[in-house]
Amino acid sequence: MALKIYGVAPSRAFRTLWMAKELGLDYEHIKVDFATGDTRSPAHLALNPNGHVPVIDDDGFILWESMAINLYLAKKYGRDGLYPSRLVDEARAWQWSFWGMTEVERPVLTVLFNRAILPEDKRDAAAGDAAEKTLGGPLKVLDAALGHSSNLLGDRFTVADLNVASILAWARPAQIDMAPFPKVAEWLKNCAERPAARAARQLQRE
Ligand SMILES: N[C@@H](CCC(=O)N[C@@H](CS)C(=O)NCC(=O)O)C(=O)O
Repeated sequence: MALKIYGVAPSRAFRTLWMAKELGLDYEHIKVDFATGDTRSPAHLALNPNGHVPVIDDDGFILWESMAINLYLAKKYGRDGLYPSRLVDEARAWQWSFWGMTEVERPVLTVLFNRAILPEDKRDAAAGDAAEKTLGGPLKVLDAALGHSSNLLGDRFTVADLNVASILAWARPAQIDMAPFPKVAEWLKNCAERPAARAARQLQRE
């Protein structure tokens, strides 16, 4: 099989598994688990010296960083407009992907850890609440953007939507209140209900 995806589904590898499902790709799933320390094994460090997942091996081409992987896969294998054809739309897909990583990921993870992941006696409710407040800034930006079109680059679902929605997939288990951001809530629901997103979530339960 030409494409290998490294990383268990309950990790950021979810983003790449969703993309692979969206593209209908045939791939080998190598379930490297961060929880067992396998991400730090010599074999995995040879693929990604950062010791993280996801990583892909696409016929010998090794790539890490979830957003870069998804942009690459969508561009290489994209169909039905998943990867934009116009340069300006491609640039906006990069914009939203970098924005998701720099503006959204840290606060949403901080809320998630302090409300759901850490053992109860290690949770800091105030830190979780403060991070939710911080997240309000980017969510307001996203809500305004989605006031102009049903998806980030227009009416069609693209890699930009998948990348940002896959980061915001943590908002639900983090119990983030989406009521002030109705456009985000609707868009996120539509993204999450896509068959490929459902199939990737199913992998998290296996
Ligand atoms: N910026 C990276 C972050 C990757 C990352 O931190 N992955 C976590 C799992 S969600 C990981 O592999 N942790 C294992 C470790 O650090 O040993 C990306 O988006 O791909």
